[in-house]
Amino acid sequence: MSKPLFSILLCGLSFALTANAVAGTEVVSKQTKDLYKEHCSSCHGAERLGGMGPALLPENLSRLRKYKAITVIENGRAATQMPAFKTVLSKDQRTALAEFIYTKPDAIPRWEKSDILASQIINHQPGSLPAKPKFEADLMNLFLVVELGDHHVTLLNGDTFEPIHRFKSRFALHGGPKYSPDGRFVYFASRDGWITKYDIYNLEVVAEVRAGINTRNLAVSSDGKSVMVANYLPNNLVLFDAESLDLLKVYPVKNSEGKTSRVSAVYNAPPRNTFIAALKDLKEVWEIPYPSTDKNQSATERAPKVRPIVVNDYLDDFFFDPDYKLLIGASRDAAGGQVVDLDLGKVTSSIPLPGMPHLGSGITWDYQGKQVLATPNLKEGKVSVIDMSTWEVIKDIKTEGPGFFMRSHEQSPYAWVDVFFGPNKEAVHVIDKKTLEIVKTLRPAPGKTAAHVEFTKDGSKVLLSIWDMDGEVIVYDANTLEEEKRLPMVKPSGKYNVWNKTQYERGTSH
Ligand code: DHE
Repeated sequence: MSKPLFSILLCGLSFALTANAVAGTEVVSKQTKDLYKEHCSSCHGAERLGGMGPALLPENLSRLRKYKAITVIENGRAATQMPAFKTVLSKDQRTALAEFIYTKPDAIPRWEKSDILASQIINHQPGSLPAKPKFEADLMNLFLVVELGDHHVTLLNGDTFEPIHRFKSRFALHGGPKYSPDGRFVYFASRDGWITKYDIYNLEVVAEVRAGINTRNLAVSSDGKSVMVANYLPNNLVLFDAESLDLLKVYPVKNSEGKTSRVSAVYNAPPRNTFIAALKDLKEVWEIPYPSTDKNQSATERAPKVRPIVVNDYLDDFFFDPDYKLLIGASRDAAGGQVVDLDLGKVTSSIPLPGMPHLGSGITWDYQGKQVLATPNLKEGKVSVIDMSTWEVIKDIKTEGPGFFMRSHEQSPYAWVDVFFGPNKEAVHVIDKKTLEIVKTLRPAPGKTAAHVEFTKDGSKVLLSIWDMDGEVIVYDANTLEEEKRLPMVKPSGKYNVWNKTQYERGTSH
């Protein structure tokens, strides 16, 4: 049995990846390594550096007590793809695997400035490709559909719903791709750290860079000049020039005592001209202004300093009010959320939300003269609707199971929410935004997960994914809720409309 690092982690110490720690002194049996290889490596990576699942290294597990890790291996983890191994592995095997993930790896994973610089690939110099699209379509009503099943992306005409082009992506894209403000370019992040800049007009990858080993997501500034990447591994944020993905700065994420943290996610905050990141292992939010655009300055001179804001709890999941004055966030383990006033730099309210709200999927609309926030919950079958002036829950709309994604559009009377988990994963509810009642429940592909919708630019049609290798994107009339078309796709996950994303439409993810 390996020597546990549990006590070290309890003391609040963690290992920066770039520190000169001695690697892999613990002895792990061949059987345990074989078990890991057989049951865990396809998602968490052969070296535990992450893949579809997160990295499993001591520095990334500081919030997970070992006994809880054993429970996760036993029962799976809510709101993730982690399955239960209760009937597959014995108690001793589950315990041995939990011990293993808290041991230091044989070689300490590093991804430093020099690695980032060396990984950069420039296929086309800025300005070398024509500024005219190779196809005819409303450029503001295009969709990108991420097909997780075979790691491809389809560019879809949002008027005719004909595919324009299908191209290979990096392995396991996660989170929404982010468009440049004019909609010509799009930036993707893969779970294993690759950032891809794609020219939609020319249907070409123009530049790529590997920002980290295990990446969360990315944000593009409103001036289109910079890209910020949030990482789990290393514990940092990485800032790039948006043109060729030249590295501007690595921000190691640590507090004044040197404790490091993964980054839960980073978002662009348009009216503030800043990037805002929430941290997973430190009770802080970081605000970072856009970098200077003066290319005569050195990369370090161009990159601004961080404004840390102390909050009451970790923020695993969060989103913003439409003015970007408030951040509304929650920890996965807490019974409620917190509201952070970004101008005042402090927590000003709390929200009673015991069902593990998936605030990252939250949307807002006007209801009876006030603004409400609606969020699915990952542990309970309900959508919570919250008054954004009092932060009281106005209504819990009962659903057929915990949902993951929620969407609407300014022009639509409806909000759509899926039932991502449990026996009713084939169901999608349509909620009337005026009455807060479910008006229709669709089951377009019995037995298969139906999830994640996106509206067209004018809000007249809705696209829904059937998450299956033999999957589809289904087009509905957004008002009659009648089905209009089915497009075969390979496990389509998210769909992203250029107009809705670049205009920060209230019903769409940002
Ligand atoms: Fe996601 C978005 C975090 C699991 C599919 N997911 C996001 C974002 C975050 C996040 C922070 C916003 C990023 C952005 O758009 O900039 N996701 C997490 C988790 O912490 C969680 C629960 C565990 C994990 O494995 O990381 C998780 N997510 C999943 C999945 O298992 C899903 C269903 C399949 C997959 O791709 O791995 C999944 N997440 C998505 C999708 C989006 C997303 C499709 C974009 C939604 C959008 O409309 O913008």
